[in-house]
Amino acid sequence: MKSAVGRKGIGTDGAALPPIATAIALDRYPIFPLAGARGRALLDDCRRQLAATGSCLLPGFLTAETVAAMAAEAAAVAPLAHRKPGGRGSTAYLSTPDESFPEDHPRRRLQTSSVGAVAYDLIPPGALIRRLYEWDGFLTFLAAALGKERLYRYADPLGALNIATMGAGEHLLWHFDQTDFVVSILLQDCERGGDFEYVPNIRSETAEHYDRVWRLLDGDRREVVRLAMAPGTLALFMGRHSIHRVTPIAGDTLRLIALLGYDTAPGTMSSERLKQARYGRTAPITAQADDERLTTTPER
Ligand SMILES: O=C(O)CCC(=O)C(=O)O
Ligand SMILES: [Fe+2]
Repeated sequence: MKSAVGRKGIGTDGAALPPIATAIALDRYPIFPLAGARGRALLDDCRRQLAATGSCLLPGFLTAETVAAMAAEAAAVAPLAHRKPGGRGSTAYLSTPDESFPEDHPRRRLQTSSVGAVAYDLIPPGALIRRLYEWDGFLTFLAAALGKERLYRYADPLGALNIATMGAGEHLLWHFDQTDFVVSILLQDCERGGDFEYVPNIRSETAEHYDRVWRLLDGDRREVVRLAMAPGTLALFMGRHSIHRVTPIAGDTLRLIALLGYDTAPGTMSSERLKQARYGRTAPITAQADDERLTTTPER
């Protein structure tokens, strides 16, 4: 049966919807058109969640049919993911150890991590997740939900939209993000593990609270909260002040999550160093290289 996802639909006000809007459970989350009492109630809920916990979860944001289609599309490109070589690891601050701090201090403590990243240019233009990312209606909703005047998609040809893929034994270190917020949609969960854990607002703009971070890295779980992410959940997460990680994955099923890059200013690009580490290259794949890729068997 041909999928109905992305076909033309009719909005609640009778107006024609852009096809990609039908990927969203609009009866539950009226993001388009984002008007009236129900739209306002949704935005209020998002902002209340963000203020209370630094995160906002909208479970069942995508229809079940969309989740299945997006997961299949993500699984198809997952073998193209790049994995940063292991090395010594990184600190929770995503920097090299600062030797001016005492031994074992969070600023010096190295942790390992392993995750594959499928860059934006490897996600086909027709893929549903890409069509959702590139839809202005979704962008407008996210800006309103986050309480921002305007949002822009990243200008980064590799980093704008990523599929992060994690298989058995892989995990993501405890870390603080270097951006104010992350927008993600889990597309496929693993069998066991792969949980998103965090400590809400463990630090602030003015206080690092190294003692609390130190205790956490020592294994004290008293402040740890688990985000209940299921496939199809839209998650907004303010990761600059809330340390977080993904616990080790177990079982044969990949954990696949879409990471959608937005900023309040236009033109955002990641550094050459970050691109090289995350994608193993700094330039997008050209049409010519694309042809070669199609005739080359990926190694993973
Ligand atoms: O995979 C996740 O759920 C979290 C990813 C994350 O924390 C990050 O990319 O900074
Ligand atoms: Fe993060």
